[in-house]
Amino acid sequence: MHLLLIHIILLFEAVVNAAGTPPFDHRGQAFPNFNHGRGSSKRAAYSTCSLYEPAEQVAAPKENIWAQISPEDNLAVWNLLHDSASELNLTGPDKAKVNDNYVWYIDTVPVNKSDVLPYLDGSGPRPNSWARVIIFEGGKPEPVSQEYMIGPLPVSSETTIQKLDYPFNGGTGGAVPFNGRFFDQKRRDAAEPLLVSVMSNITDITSALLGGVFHGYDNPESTLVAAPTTPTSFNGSQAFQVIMFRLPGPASYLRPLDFYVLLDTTGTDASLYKLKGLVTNTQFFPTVADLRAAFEAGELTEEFYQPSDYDWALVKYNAAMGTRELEDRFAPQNLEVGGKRYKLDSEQKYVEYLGWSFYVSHSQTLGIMLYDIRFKGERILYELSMQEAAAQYGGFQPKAASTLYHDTHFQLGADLFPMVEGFDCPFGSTFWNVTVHNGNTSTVNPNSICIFELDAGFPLSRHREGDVPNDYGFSNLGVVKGSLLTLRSIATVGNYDYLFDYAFHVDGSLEITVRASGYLQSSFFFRDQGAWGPRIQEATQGSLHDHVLTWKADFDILGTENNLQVTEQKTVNTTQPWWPELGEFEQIALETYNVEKERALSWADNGQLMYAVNHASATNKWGSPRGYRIVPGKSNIRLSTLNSPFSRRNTALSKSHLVVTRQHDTEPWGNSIQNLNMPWKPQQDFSKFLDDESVEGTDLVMWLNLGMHHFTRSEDIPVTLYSEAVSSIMFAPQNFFDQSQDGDLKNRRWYTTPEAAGDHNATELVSEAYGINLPQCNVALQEPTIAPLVQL
Ligand SMILES: [Cu+2]
Repeated sequence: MHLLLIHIILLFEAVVNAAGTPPFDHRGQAFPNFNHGRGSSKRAAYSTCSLYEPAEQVAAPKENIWAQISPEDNLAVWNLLHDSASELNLTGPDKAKVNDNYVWYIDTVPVNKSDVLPYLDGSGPRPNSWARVIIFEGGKPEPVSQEYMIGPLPVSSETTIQKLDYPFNGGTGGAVPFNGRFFDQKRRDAAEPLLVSVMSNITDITSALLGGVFHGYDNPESTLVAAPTTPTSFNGSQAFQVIMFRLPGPASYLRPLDFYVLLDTTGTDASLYKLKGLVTNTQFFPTVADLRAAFEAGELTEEFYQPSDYDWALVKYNAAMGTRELEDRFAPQNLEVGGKRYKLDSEQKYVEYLGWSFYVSHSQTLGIMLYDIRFKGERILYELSMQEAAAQYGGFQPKAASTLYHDTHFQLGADLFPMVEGFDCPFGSTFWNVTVHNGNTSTVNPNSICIFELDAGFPLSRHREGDVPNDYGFSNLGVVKGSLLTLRSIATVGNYDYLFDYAFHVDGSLEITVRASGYLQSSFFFRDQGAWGPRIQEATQGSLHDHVLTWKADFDILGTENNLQVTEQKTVNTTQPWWPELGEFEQIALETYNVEKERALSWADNGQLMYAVNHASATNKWGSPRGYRIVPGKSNIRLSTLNSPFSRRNTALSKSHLVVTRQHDTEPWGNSIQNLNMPWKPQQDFSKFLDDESVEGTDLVMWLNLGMHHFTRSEDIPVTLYSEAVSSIMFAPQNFFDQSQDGDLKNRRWYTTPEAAGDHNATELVSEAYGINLPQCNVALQEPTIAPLVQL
């Protein structure tokens, strides 16, 4: 390990005895004396900042009962399932074929909220932990993929294996037909011989058109990459593959080719799989013979060719772009030079920060989940978790036209990997690991969650009172530091790097931000296909697509008796007796009501609508219901297509701006990870959550969509930029308190002029710093290190 030590002297002077310390000189010149330079002799007197010191530990009030199952439980569950006594007739994953029974997936069953609340808020028993297992049962007469729940854990004589059906409302419980199940490696292996037989017979054609050949996914003679897409069925009665070809290499997603093979892969008997057709030159050829005839007639040509190099597509310094003046200096940093201001229970994954407290959980499926979020001891949310990251593409090419992704289907939560200190997260951040189960083994992905406090980059609040004729132009001036605690993770799901931030602001507001970087899924460029995105490289079109990410926000404002209040700002015509000359005139006014029943909702044109979750009866000192407002941020959108065959009913949760439902233990998830390949007959149909139940004065859940209509651009090369590909939403107190929650913060300044202070003889400005010392220390930053994954 090599350390790059960068020493920076912090040029701030301690202001300890604030009232007597004049930051302005007696002539009233507004030059703070802490700007004076320091000689090197004084520099040696400073000690080193405590940037890397761990946060103080605190004991979580309760055990984190939302935590995922342990590696020991994972292994014990695996062994239990594979014991012949289980009668599941499982084949080991190394030997299994599509028509065998084998375990695909082990995660954790969410604990029932109805069991958790008595434990959390009283002396109820600790809820049991259960494993969630998905078994591919290809060996059954009617092959299915079936969900199971195994518990209670740890495994004992009490432990049972039961079908996990209750969270799924599609009609078949936890079962999904073989054709609609995840298209895993074994299904790919089963379909590969057909694909190879097609492609090996047209190597002369692919060489001429694409500059490469395909002899198999792992065949060293292949010079093309085959890239299947999803969904691979409509309703489970059929299965298909749409396979696009690309040039190989690290940036394959940006180097698409004009060639597609469509296969019918219905059923477990691979001998029945068929070629559906081939596409190139925007023509469809039902058979290889049709393709060959067109090729030999000279009808197939390519106007563009992918360049063979891919250096342009890597996220590294591009010397050809030159340099920028002064950019060789070290960039500004957010550093916790005063010491960490948050406390942790790293064992229980519990966080406290300036009034906030919450528990952190991680699931294989959903990534980071937060529970029991409180501010100043009062519960705001029971659960806050991302439920789905959907993406749907458009284009006049087989893959772009059909692609729908649900990233939970691809186990987004298993794709959290180490982050780079100082670049992904500030120097000195707290890093937590996540554990990912895979079969009977588990892997620790180190440093895959980071926690840090940031300078908000703006003051939380301030006011300069009075344009008065004195040396300062004010009678008093107050300003409060803006700070926030962020919990960050990055999920690299295939081509994309989603960055998830939960930010806890010191005023009691909470913000979710999601950003996207990484490679676009692009298409081959045709001059006449501008309707689906611009040309962004020699032979590459940036494919138009939507990202829609859904959050479950189970608000519990001071408990479960909540209302969703709508406040519409309307223009009304009024007459007022003191304006007789106006007659009727237009102005703004509020109309307020509570949503009565479960329903999908929209953001209003011009932002003239506010949603707030309130306690049903608790009011603040001024008589208003105590609540939190849902403040739209950047890009609160929904899926554009509402009736696409590829996202018809399996993506229902992505099709509204926001939805309110009543909380049920049987509705823990907004989507099913097995929905992706069942667009017409999903395992779970979110729209069925809306069954006319009352949401007044009851436990309600908000489902909120963030996302981006990705208007692709040449600046998506080499990768999409986090600066612009961003979406956010905020929850902010709305009459929750009697006043703003900044009065109790001492990181502020308060200045009064002598006249205002009542001292007519004094000449010095009076300043107040509330005893907050400015640190005097050297900063010694350490070059980040990337820890390897640990196989348990
Ligand atoms: Cu995108």
